[in-house]
Amino acid sequence: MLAADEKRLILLTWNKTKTYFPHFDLRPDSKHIRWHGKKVVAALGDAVRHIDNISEALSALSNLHVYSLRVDPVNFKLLCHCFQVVLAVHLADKYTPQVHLAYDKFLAAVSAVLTKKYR
Ligand code: HNI
Repeated sequence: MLAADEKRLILLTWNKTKTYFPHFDLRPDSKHIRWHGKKVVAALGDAVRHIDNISEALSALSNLHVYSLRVDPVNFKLLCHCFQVVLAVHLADKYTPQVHLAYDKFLAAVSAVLTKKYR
């Protein structure tokens, strides 16, 4: 059971934890999430179309994530993993180890662009 001072510590710190989407409806099938997902995938499509110059193609988006949203880079690893799972489901046997590796590098490059100004 939680001791009284542990409860107090949790109450004190709970409101200080960061949440990125406080203004979204986060329930399954939420229109907010579907609409946001579309925007994110469209940005990935831009990166694919500008695969030799991802940093320029995503420059505005990089400023947004670094300076305004201040996204902790660790979240990019988690999100990239989700993308890989979705790709594997859709591409099935076309999702070979080589394709997996290529996407791993591509998504890491996109993440680096969206977080590199931290470094
Ligand atoms: Ni991200 C907004 C693309 C990773 C938190 N993000 C966007 C938008 C695009 C986008 C596009 C919409 C910009 C606009 O409306 O002008 N985000 C991407 C891409 C990746 C990514 C391509 C990684 C591959 N974003 C992340 C991660 C987080 C994140 C890992 C945090 C967990 N993004 C946000 C937040 C917003 C956002 C927060 C603003 C949402 C809103 O509409 O208020």
